[in-house]
Amino acid sequence: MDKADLVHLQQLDAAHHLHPFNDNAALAKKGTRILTRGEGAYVWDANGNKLLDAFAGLWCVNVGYGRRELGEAASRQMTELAYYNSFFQCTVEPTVLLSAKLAELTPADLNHAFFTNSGSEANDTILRLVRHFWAVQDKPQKNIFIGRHNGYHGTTMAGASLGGMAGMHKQGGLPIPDIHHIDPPFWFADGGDLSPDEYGLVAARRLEQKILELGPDRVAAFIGEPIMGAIGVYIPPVTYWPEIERICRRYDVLLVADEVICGFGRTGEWFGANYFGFTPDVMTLAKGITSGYIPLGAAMFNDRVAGVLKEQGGELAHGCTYSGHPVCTAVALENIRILQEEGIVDRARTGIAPYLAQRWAELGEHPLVGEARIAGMVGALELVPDKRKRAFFEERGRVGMLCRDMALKNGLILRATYDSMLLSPPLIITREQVDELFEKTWKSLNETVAAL
Ligand code: PXG
Repeated sequence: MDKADLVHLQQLDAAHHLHPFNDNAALAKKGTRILTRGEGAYVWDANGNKLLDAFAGLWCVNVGYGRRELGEAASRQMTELAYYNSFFQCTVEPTVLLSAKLAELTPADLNHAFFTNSGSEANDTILRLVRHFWAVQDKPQKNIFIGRHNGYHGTTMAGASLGGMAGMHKQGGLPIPDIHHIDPPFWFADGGDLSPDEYGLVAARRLEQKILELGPDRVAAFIGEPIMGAIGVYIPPVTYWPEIERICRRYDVLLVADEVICGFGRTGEWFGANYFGFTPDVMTLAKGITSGYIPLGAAMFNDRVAGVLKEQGGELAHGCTYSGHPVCTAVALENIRILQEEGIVDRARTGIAPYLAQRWAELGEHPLVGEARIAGMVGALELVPDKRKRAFFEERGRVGMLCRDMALKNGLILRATYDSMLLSPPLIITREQVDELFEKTWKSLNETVAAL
């Protein structure tokens, strides 16, 4: 793109486009970065810079950029039948096939899919339908959802309420009623002298305390990301999820795994629940379901929940125009075909993830890095003022932002949340690209130290 076209686009953007999660006034002054092309693990911007995308867009481009088959699947479906709904006792072939495919891929008896356009809407769906599930069993008071402080479940009224981001709660009068939060499992900051495994149990038992405080007859469900992504890739100790599961079963509280980031191979397993060895009753899906090529979300329900909704729920007064949009579900099917037939998830687990973990651990040796955490294909570097202590910078976020900008200058996209540098590359990243990632990150860390 020539310079004049780029500047013109930036001016139009500043004048007419409100960006999510941005200070729009500051961005308008600076000028947006405009991306133009992607191939494999790389994207190119309008200035012609080639960037290694260590963040897979926004945790989603699992099969990598530029897969023609996905465009072809969309084009075929658009030509054949661009749209029909699932409302009037109708549906379309790819949507039926995708629901069966998801039933096969997800654990245990999660056999029933409700489709949405996004992860946020899938969580809205879950909030409504789970409350309905209890209400039709004469337990309308069993309507409280428990989430975690700093959890992320989207930006709709329900999604942002289920999430525990204080900054989001400040805008729009959230959380909505009957949503509570417990502290997240983050050993680095919160574990004190406990071993991670001891701490995992302590952190999980916060759920039990909260259920007892509210009353088990009031608590409908617990919702959590298997690994908390947006807040900074908090990977819980292995003891955490089995204990959460035990507590949910004990008090008959439904367990909702928000797999929007963890799903479709991010951890090297198909789902975070597989990675941590627990069985949710309900799952939230989005992002990797289409590798981000087209919007799609889904709420998966197990036989128990779906059975009650079907047998006792009456007409489900819920759904979007585009629930089960044929173009989106056709692309999801093709994306899953690629993941399965090319063995991308298995290859991630056995091939590239161990190498990525090794190189990530080497980055952990850098003087600026207090912890290098990783699970499969998702990780974080915690930047700290004193490598010997598990403590944050006083002014949180400045150093992370600096490091992120250094990385960009070096041709690498790394995301920063406060001073955690986040990693979530396309699953198809090669060994050579992991080496490139290592070198560019190390250089950026050095330059960050020099600039401090
Ligand atoms: N659940 C989880 C666990 C997510 O990570 C959503 C739900 C919502 O999905 P939609 O499709 O409505 O965005 C997400 C989305 C960040 C960031 O800053 C993360 C997400 C979205 C935007 C920014 O890391 N995750």
